[in-house]
Amino acid sequence: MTPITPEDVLVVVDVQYDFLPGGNLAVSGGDEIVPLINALAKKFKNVVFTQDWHPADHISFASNHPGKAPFETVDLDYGTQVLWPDHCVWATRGAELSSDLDIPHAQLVIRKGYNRAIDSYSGFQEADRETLTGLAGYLNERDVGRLFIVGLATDFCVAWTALDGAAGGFDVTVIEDATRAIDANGSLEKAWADLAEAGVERIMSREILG
Ligand code: VGL
Ligand code: ZN
Repeated sequence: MTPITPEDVLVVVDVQYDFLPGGNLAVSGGDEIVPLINALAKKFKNVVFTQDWHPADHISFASNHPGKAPFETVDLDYGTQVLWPDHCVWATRGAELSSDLDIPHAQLVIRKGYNRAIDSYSGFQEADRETLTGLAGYLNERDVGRLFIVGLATDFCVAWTALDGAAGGFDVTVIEDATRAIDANGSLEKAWADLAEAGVERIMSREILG
């Protein structure tokens, strides 16, 4: 892989307490990637965070669909929605970025999923495939290089962010060992297949850290 340049961007997806062990939607091993992300971030001048940020009555919460349990699905206007345990409710501790992240030079936090009726796994656009977060505008205006994606969870917010980045014309790479997956009903295998199909590259952190 060509070395990281000052134009390249590290996108750190949803490293929030609710996705870490002890959180409401804990991703197994999620805490293991934090030191790796800190080390990677030292190689990047540009770092962007995403932050899952839901109102308490969010449509993606099983608790807002009587008779439904987490990990079941419902059909919404924009397609099939997986239902989740309540997570990343705005202004709760579960929604906070981990304080073990040591990336003081990060420049932007993109919040997503704040519209009650639309989920948003992707840092670029909401699940209606219409409502943009502004991330592509920010990146394009700053004329950045490649996007390197890390964080949680591989098969949801990392994958969707990477896919939308590629669809938006960015050169996108997922750093596999700096992600961890939820892996519900084959979602991880499907995510890697979709990413490969979209031309998203897949590397290990040692290719950057040496
Ligand atoms: C995520 C499920 C629901 C994620 C966010 O960050 O991957 N997954 N909300
Ligand atoms: Zn969410």
